[in-house]
This record gives sequence, C-alpha cells and structure tokens, in this order.
Amino acid sequence: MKMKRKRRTKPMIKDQHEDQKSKKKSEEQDDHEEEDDEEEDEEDEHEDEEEVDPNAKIDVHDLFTPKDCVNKSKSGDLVVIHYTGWMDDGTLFDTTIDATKGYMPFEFMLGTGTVIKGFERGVLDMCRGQKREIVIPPSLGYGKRGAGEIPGNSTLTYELEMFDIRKPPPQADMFSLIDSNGDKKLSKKEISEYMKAQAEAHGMPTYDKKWRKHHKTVVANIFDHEDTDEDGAISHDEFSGPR
Ligand SMILES: [Ca+2]
Ligand SMILES: [Ca+2]
Repeated sequence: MKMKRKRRTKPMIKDQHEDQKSKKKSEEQDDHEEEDDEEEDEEDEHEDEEEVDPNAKIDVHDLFTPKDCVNKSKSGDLVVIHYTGWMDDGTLFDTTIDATKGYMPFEFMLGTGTVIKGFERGVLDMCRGQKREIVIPPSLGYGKRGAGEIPGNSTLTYELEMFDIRKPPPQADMFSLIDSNGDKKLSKKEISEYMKAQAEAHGMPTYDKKWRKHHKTVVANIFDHEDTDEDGAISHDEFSGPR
C-alpha cells in the first residue's frame, strides 16, 4: 500500500483528528481514553520530526516519453496512474498491474497529500502515456517507522505510467443558477422551480401527485435550514451551497 498512514501532518487531516479527539474527551471521560490520547500525541510529534528534511529528493528516470508530451500533470489535477512498487531488496509490495484487482489504475488528486511525498513529487510534471521510474528515500516515503509490510528506513522504487490526467470539474455558482430574477435572494418559488427542473432532467415524474408532495416537503426543509433569519428568502450569506 502506498497510501499514507491514517495520521498525517496535513493541517486539514490533523484538524479532523483533533475534532475527533476533543469529541472523544467530552463524551468519554474515563482514564483509559485519556491515556490513549496521550500516546497519539506522541506519535504525532515523531511524525513531525520526520517531516523536516529539506535536502531529501527523489531520483527520476524517464523510461518512455510520448512525442506529444505537452499537457503535464500539476497540483490540483486528478491523475490516473498505473504503478508497481519494489522495496530495497527487490520485493514487490504493491502494483495496479494485477488481474485480481481488475488492472484498475490508481486515481488521486495531486497536491492534496493523499499519498507519500515522494510519490506525489514523482507523479508531477508527467504527460499522458509517459512512463518513468522513481526512487524515493525513506524520508519522502514511510520514514523511520515504515508502514504495514514496509519496514522502517526503506528506499522505494516505483515504475509509473501516467494513464490519464483529468481536470476536476469547476464548482458551479449554484446561487446564481437558482436566483432567476437576479435579486440576490432565493425565494421559495425559485428554489422550487430549480429543483423541479433538475428532477425533470433526471427523469423524475414531476407531474405525479406523490412527487409533488415530496417536493413541497423538501423545499420546506431547505428553507428551515437555510433561511436562518426566517424572512422568507435565502440571502447570499445564508446560502450554504456553492456561490
Ligand atoms: Ca431571487
Ligand atoms: Ca433569509
């Protein structure tokens, strides 16, 4: 496995972790839980220490580069790759080129810290169809501790093939889409009409009595949640969707 271990030092993930911890503490105040939390804190510190290695770098050897190698992967792209990974001693530890896994390539968003740092760096700046070999030092891999079957201080070698690079779809400005009269407020009618159009586009029986009843309830629920000052319209500030 190439996924990082659960606890990471990325702020987003850490915050979630902290949330869970504080929840845990408030819900269950027995001594045993407290002990566990302390142990977790120590682990976090160790990982922070390992993060600091400004000189660490990966080796990259391009194995195949297509003629038309122009559109290259960058942070924020959704990359789809095939890979095979070996440990120092040549042991294969993970691959997507596997019949039992249906030859499913691995997909992740670059720049989000989903995978170990060295892997993320190695996948950068590749075009579709390109193949390369990367060698990742332990500090950009699983560190001094290792992970699962990968022992600590392991140098990892991967062969990669960029299968596809996809742009994540931009988030539509949903507020403007719903606000058909453009007064920067969403009325019940506007919400209702927008949702009805969406339902029709998905082949729902919007003429059906049952559907209409359900639809009314859904719109009412939306207003319960979103119209926080209860003035009968959802303002731009109140709206919780993409805007
Ligand atoms: Ca409006
Ligand atoms: Ca309102």
